[in-house]
Amino acid sequence: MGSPVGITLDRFIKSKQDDFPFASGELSQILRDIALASKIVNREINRAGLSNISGAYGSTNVQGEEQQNLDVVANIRFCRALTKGGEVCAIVSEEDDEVIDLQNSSGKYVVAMDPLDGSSNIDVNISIGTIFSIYRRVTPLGSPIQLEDVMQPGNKQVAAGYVLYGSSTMLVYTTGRGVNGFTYEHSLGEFFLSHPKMKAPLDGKIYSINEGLDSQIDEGLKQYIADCKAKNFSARYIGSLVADFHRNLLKGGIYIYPSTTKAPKGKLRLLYEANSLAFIAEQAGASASDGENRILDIIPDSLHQRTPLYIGSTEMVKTAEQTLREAKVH
Ligand code: P6P
Repeated sequence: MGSPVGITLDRFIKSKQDDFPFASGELSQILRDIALASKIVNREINRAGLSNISGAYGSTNVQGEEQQNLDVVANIRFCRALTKGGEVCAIVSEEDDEVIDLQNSSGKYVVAMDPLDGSSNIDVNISIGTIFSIYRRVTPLGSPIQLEDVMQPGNKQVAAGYVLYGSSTMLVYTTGRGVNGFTYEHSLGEFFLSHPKMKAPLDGKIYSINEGLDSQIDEGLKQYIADCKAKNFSARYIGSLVADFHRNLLKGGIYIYPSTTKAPKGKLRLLYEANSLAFIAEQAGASASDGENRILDIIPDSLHQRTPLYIGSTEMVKTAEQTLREAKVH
């Protein structure tokens, strides 16, 4: 029996807690911490528009506070919420070169996150997102955080999710038992289940790629894009990964950020962009690879390493991979 649409995120998390007897509420606490921080970030984003207008002639916002980049603000909010929640001992964040040790010595979990992806889109009022992955630490509780705690392959994730700050604010996450989406009701300050058991269409007719990269990509990818055009697929590229991913997940489609001559490993980060969305994609019946290898099986060798990303409807990812392979042979 599925959960009724409209159940709050809190009630939903509690109802699913029995799925994780070993987690005894720890994972639930982390998800609540992330949801709380996302509500605060959501409010800051909405205010930013206003403060940017008034702050356009100075670096302070309407409250007269020092204007900080929203991705810095978001990073602080998520780190603070996870520190207070007590269940997370370390965070890998796009905003920090080094691992953030939260000093929660009893924290059994590690979070990898991009607090605010696509923040350059804020000034032009385009949707942006938070992306996160949750792992269990592998070294003994209370011992110093080791790189092996934070550089785990995506197939070790215990949970992953994203927040999309769009025309409505949504939190979408998985704990390995399917994907569920929640929509934020501002007037009540609550997320409500709006997209239970999300399943991506197996195939699609939307491709998302920055075609400005055409001169820098492999012949095989050029061929795949040409094939999409020949099939009259729609090109949709928002320039905001979470927004493009979310649309493709719901409607079917593929998002590609490829290897290029200038950036052979592409632009997106493995630990807190590709892995998180790949876990969600696979839980929703979609797929994610680097054009050849399953994203979730990539063994990380550095915190902020990049990876090419082909993610979305399984049939489209498979076709893209096959086109790349065939081009290599000829
Ligand atoms: P480009 C935003 O900076 C981001 O990380 C993703 O959200 C987005 O899909 C991509 O980069 C856009 O990159 O090179 O096409 O502008």
